[in-house]
Amino acid sequence: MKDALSKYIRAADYLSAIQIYLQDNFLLEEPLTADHIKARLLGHWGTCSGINFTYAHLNRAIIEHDLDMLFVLGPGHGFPAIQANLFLEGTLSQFYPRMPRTEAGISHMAGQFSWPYGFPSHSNPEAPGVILEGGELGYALATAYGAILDNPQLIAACLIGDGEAETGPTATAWHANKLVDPATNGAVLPILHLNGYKISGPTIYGRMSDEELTALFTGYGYEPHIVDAYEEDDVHGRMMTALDEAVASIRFTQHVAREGNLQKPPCWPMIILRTLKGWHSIKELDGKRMVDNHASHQVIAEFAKTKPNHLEALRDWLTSYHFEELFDGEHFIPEIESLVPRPERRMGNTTHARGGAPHYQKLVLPDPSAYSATNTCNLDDPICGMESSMERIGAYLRDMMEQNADRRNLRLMSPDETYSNKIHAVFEYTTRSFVWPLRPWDKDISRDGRVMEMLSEHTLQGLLQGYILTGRHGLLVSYEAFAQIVASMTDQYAKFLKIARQVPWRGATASLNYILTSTGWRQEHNGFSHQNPGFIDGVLQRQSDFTNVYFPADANLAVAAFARMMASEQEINVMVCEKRPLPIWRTAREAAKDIEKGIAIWDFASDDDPHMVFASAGDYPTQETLAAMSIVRSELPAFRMRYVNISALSGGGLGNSEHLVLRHEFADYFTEDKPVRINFHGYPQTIKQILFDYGGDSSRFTVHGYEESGSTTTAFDMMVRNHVDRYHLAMEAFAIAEHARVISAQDAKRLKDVYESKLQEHRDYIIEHGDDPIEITNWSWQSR
Ligand SMILES: Cc1ncc(C[n+]2csc(CCOP(=O)(O)OP(=O)(O)O)c2C)c(N)n1
Ligand SMILES: [Mg+2]
Repeated sequence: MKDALSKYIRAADYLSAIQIYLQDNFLLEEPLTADHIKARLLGHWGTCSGINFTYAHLNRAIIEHDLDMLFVLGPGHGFPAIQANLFLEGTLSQFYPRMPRTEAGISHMAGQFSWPYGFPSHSNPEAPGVILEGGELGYALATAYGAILDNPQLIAACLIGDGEAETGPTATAWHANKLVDPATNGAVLPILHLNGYKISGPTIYGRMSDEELTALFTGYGYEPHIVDAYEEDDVHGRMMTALDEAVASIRFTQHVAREGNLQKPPCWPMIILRTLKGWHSIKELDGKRMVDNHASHQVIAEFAKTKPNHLEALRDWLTSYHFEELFDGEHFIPEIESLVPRPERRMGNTTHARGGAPHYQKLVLPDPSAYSATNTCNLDDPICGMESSMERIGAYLRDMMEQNADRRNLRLMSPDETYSNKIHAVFEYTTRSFVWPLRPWDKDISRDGRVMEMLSEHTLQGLLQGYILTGRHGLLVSYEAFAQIVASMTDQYAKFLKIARQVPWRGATASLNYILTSTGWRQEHNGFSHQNPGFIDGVLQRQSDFTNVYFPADANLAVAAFARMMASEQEINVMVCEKRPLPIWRTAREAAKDIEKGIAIWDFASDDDPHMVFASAGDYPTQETLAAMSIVRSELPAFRMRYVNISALSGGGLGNSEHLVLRHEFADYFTEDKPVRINFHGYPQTIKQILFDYGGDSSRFTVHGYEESGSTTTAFDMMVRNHVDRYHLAMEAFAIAEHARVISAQDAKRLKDVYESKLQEHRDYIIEHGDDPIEITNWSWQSR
């Protein structure tokens, strides 16, 4: 077996290396010359040998123990190794007939690696078995944990770079073990790859002693197995034992838990694998240490095309594998074949990483209209009562969880905010997951809950990505300001999704859904640090047709938007809404229609043939806009206004991505030539850049939004400071009325003075009383 492992690894190392260097003579049938070397050498060799070692050993364990295993690679720059293994196990040729397991296949794979319009240099969605690109390091461990949730038979082997392990997201993801109930979930097998180096220096973990590492990871709740290629004479024997023990330990823990006998927190195995960076390659070049040094991170012998000594070193290195002993041009030797698992067990061929059947199933969705706030109040007017969007969503989510209980395919990720964000109705059905000790007074928490709470947005996002890409559903609910912490992860995910959507063999997956609440407009008590609507910018910048941001102005719109998000596939959706009670403007039926298009003229607030258009996106901005329109109507009954509610923006424009407002439809909402005032939830620039694409005379548009003016103050003052309040908006309407000759300059000036002094009075009032006056907080719309 050890001999077979060595040979498999030799073949994988060779197939990895030639991808980086060769454009011809892939089997070294003639002596290597400069002509055979690619013009640009792009790739990362150093990590590949450790990946190949690990993959070979995992294959051995899969075959021996009949494991259902998924491989999550942290350092995605080791893609040549992934591709080499996919080739060896036959998955690549299965998905890409242009890469048969023959000389022609090898030529295609190697020649197209890091080649324009060929294969990317990093892990990517076009590669079977991949659910993480690993370009931006740090997310592998959390992703692996997400994959095994509610997959009781699955083991996710997760290879983590020692540089990667220095990242914040990896540091926190170790603790995901405390949220995973062995009775109902699968297991992650972390393999910490200590090749000792990152790009240009030693790693922290690489220089820690075995004792320090053991103490650290034991404290984290793991049982570390150290496999040390420096020390061991028999590194294969040691790795085989480590893996066998790890598998036995995982199965034992799961068995005990599944029998209902888990008495203490489970202790999961992990492997700490010390290898030599750039293992089995050029030891020294130009007087510089290569193997076992950071110098082997990227391309070694980088001047092979131009410098004879580099070419010679490369020739010696590649021939040292004696690939001709392992592959005869058509077949790999039987020892190598003996390490290829049966097709369903191959890590590249796992159905878990592919979306669609059999793992992905659409959610059963409750009827949103049953959660309509208007069901419980009985006014003729569409505006009735005050409702919290988040409480309604909590109730809807609770029932959605219950209706999908049998499938166990829906989870809520929450950074310690399920209560704070007012979705705790879910606790009427489920709990938070926690397998470490509980106290009798702990509430809404048990070993097996649908809610993953941990104060790490990074870990939660990683869990969600892993969960969704393995065919399940979920959402992350966050304070609006702190979603920024994972903005870059969202960005990376968007890149993955953009490509994955075009890969024919990748089936449907649920959308990545966020609810951002505790929004900046109502963080007047927490102050400036909590006021940041910027997360949506990155999402909208994607310029793609699969990103949506919803701004429901009331609870009915919020439930309608949420239902659409949870039903959608392969999108990124963000809903921004407040948790405090706000007026209801739309019936359930109107809400469903509004959300379908993402934009609507609200008739109850609109006049025919308007002098101007008011529009808004967001709950507080909408309330202020409608309050401003009330003021203007009471002062100037002859002035005609239209109100347009924007409930969705997408990467492609106004409205949601399915029903974008097209250029020729723009005037249906905003008229051809009338002044438009938009009151926006986020930074004004965010919506301005979308309007730009609709062309026309931009000078008639003015956008107000969050101008980065915040502090600890009152709710209304937050809006005043940023000019989205009713008084500022009303004053703008007076100026427009004057311009439209509805009122005289004198009257316009008088009205402006009245509302300027109202602003001053408000300021004096809050400084004296510490809160907004009742006429502001208790304002309600009066139907005309
Ligand atoms: C978050 C992040 N920061 C920086 C980089 C740039 N980078 C690419 S590879 C690398 C070193 C990775 O070292 P390690 O995780 O030990 O990987 P390996 O040694 O296995 O190549 C760095 C810093 C990155 N890809 N992601
Ligand atoms: Mg490293």
